[in-house]
Amino acid sequence: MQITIHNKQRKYDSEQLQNQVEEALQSTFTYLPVLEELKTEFEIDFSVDVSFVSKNAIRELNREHRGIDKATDILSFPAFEWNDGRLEEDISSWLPPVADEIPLLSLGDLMICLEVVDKQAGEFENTLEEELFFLVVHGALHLLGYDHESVQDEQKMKYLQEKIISGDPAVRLLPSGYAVLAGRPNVGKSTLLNHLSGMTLAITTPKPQTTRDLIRSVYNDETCQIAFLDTPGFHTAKTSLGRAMLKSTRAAIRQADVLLLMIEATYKPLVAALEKEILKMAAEDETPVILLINKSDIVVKENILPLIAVYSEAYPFEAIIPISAAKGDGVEDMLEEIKKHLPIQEPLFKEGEETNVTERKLSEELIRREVLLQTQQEVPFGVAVTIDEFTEETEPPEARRVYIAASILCDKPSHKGILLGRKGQMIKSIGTKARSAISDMLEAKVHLELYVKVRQNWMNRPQDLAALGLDAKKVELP
Ligand SMILES: Nc1nc2c(ncn2[C@@H]2O[C@H](COP(=O)(O)OP(=O)(O)O)[C@@H](O)[C@H]2O)c(=O)[nH]1
Ligand SMILES: [Mg+2]
Repeated sequence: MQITIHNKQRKYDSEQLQNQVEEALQSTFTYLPVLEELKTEFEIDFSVDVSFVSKNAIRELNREHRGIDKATDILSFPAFEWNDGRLEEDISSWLPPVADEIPLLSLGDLMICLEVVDKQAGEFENTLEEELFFLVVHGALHLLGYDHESVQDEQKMKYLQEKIISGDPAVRLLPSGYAVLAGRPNVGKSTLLNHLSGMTLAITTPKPQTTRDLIRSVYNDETCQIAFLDTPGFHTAKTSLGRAMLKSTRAAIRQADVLLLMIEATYKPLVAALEKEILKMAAEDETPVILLINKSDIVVKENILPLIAVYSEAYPFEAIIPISAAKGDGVEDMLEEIKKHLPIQEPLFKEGEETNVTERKLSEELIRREVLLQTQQEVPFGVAVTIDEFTEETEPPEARRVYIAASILCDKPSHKGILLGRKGQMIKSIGTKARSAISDMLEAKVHLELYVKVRQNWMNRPQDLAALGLDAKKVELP
């Protein structure tokens, strides 16, 4: 960063104050990672020009550019179009076609009237240096498109100023926020979430309505933090459970920073009512939407084109990306695109907070997965699993050992018979497979005991749903 200070006044000893200006600019620009990223991407460096001007001069500038015939403390003149710390124009056209040395791009000018700054310092009981530091940070933020036109904008700017001035080096601001996966049941939302986390956080099956609540998987790299949220598929709800699932899905969609609408490459080329409904919510909230066309591995590329055509006609997507959640194709492109639309803020989650799924919860889900896979018709959808005991041998030998007792709740007495099977064959088979999956997940020796219980109509009973953590009275994002 090249900072040039022009002294055009004679009342104050400017040498002394120059360091203050430089330090304030450096603090601001190192706090916000965007300039570093642009520097690396375009192999450039930035400059800023700061002028100390007289009271008359700043009054003149203020009148000319803002229509206010009054002296003021500082004026910022950004060279580029920015919005909240995000560059809104293509700077490549400003770069020389061939460069011997690293090109220098000006971010703009700051005009400062020390006389006014000094007077204000007195009013706020600050030293001139403190007041100058504060104002330069404020002006530098203006150069990057921050403003205080709305109340929210003003709060954001204030917050940034405080952070920069307090010199808190622990937090870096990054594109960071919620990317919510929405779409019909069975399109592959959970598969994508698992791919991103590198492990099973959400169970997946070929059956719809496998996912029942909101599942978080946080993706972190040097440049961003994306909190992916898996949602229960958008469907028509017939029970209280169904309505709760829908409510949490809607809440997640409405609070998304970026919405990922997922469809399948095998769909007919038309935008159906359900996708329209999701897009309507996004449009109302002005949430950026990326269309993910999943399972691109099972269709011929040309077949996706008509789908892309009708969707791009129907909605102004930020991007349309064919992916394969199962194979990981297109996932890098998706990450890059999401990053562009996240707010620049303090990362929402710390290390160790990557997911809201506990080992206990996942054990439940792995048992339910076996029920979904091994039973037919309405049985699997009326099943819930509770873990009644989850204990670990406190002094493990070499290997970890976990004892789990769980109940499979079913909706009807006839379902209990099916779940037990002839001579208990079904429950045995579910137990064997689930135990093996839980054992892999926990990297432990697992002893699993399963019980089948009838809890008629539990899907419509508020107490039962609350006990299972599946009610949605008040939905907060995990
Ligand atoms: N061929 C293929 N199958 C996939 C892909 N993604 C998901 N699936 C399968 O689609 C089914 C539903 O996936 P799931 O993630 O449970 O869907 P969700 O209901 O949207 O969460 C599962 O059988 C997955 O294995 C993909 O990219 N390619
Ligand atoms: Mg799912």
